[in-house]
Amino acid sequence: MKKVITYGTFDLLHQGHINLLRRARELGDWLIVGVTTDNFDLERGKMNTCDNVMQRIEAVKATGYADQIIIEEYKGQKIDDIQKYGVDIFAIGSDWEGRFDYLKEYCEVVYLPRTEGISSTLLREERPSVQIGIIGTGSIARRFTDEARYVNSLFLTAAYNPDSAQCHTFCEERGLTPAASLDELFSRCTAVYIASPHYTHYEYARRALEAGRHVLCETPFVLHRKEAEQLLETARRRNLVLMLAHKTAYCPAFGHLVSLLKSGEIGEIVEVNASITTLTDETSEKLDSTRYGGSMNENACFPLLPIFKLLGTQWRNINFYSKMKNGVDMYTKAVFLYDNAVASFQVGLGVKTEGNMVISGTRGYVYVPAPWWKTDYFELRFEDQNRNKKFFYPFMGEGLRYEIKEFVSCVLTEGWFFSKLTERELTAMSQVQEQYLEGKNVYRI
Ligand code: C2G
Repeated sequence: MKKVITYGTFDLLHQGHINLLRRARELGDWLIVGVTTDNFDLERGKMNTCDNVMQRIEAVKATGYADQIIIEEYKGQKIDDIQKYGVDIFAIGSDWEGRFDYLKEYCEVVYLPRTEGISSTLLREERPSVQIGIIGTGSIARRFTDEARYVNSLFLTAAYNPDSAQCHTFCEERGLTPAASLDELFSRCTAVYIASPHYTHYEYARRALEAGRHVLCETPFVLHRKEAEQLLETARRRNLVLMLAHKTAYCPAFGHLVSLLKSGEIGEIVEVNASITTLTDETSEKLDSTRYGGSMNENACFPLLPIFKLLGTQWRNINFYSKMKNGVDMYTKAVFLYDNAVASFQVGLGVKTEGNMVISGTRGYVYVPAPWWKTDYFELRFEDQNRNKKFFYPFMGEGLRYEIKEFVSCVLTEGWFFSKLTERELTAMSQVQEQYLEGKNVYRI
């Protein structure tokens, strides 16, 4: 019996895939089809698939050409499969011509003609999409436009900045339409990305939600609890997505770390400690006391994420220790007391420290090296070192593409309630910021 094997993502299965499968099947008597897992696709840089692995497997099955379906989950698996299943022919589309010649050592390699004029990419472009307008045109907005290219089902349409000269330069560079007012921006989009200075977030988010636009808001969300509650309430009432552009919350490593720890890998969690410091020029807006500058406002939302995810939001008290200069905190250490745990973090714009995270439990601990907030790697460590485990994940580009993808899929599926940051966590972040701004339990050093 002649065995043939082929592989693919088979997203939005189309005639090109069907032709390929038929031709591959005709090469022998038994066709094995390897369908890539979602994670493997992420790892090889394909993060725009629409169908998940189960849907893609079902679609391949429905063609009737596959005698056996397997999943492909790691680089190098093709060699293992060819040997394991006793494969005679490896077949793949001609767009891969030459790229799989290394398999000739193990079996015959056949490049089949690719069907012209149809592709998953074209089909994805025809699907419903989100039109995003950008508010604020600084450096984070630039990074956002770069990263958005990797996510499908969205179009960046226009940008708004009250400084119209800046707005025009940004739009010219990025091929966007400059909007002269917020209303003009709203008329050109179905969702907005807020990338303006902290103190403007609330007002822009409120205006956007009231205009019926979904909102992706840069960190920090808003700095007062009432504001967070009001925005969330409006979003809920109007059935709109309101998401925080918190890149750590959406990156693959962090998500898996939380799930692992929630399933008890290191026992009961007793302490979370994380820090994030960036030495910043004193003239920077980030240190402007009239514009809610300072280390807490700039960076506290990062360590608050693991603390809330792992210990919850029912803390008993928080103490802050701050080194001040020109009316802002250059460095703050915060200590949280919970009923059965403690947490602490250090944030700094004028003091530098190691930017790692350690989560301590009754059976072991987690070490996440700097920069833990955009990690692709962490370790579980135990008393018995033989049990230590290292975990590796993809972290593509600047990492903003993960939050953008999540936002777009929440908007398109009306699935905002599945968002990785809960309403309670968002409100609690603002509550901590507010307590700090009010000076409650803040000690100067
Ligand atoms: N294909 C085709 N005609 C098209 C589109 C795709 O013949 N118009 C073929 C591809 O050449 C490939 C198969 O259909 O052989 C699956 O294509 P994709 O789903 O795009 O998967 P791909 O990224 O090519 O996966 O390990 C994965 C493989 O290396 C290839």
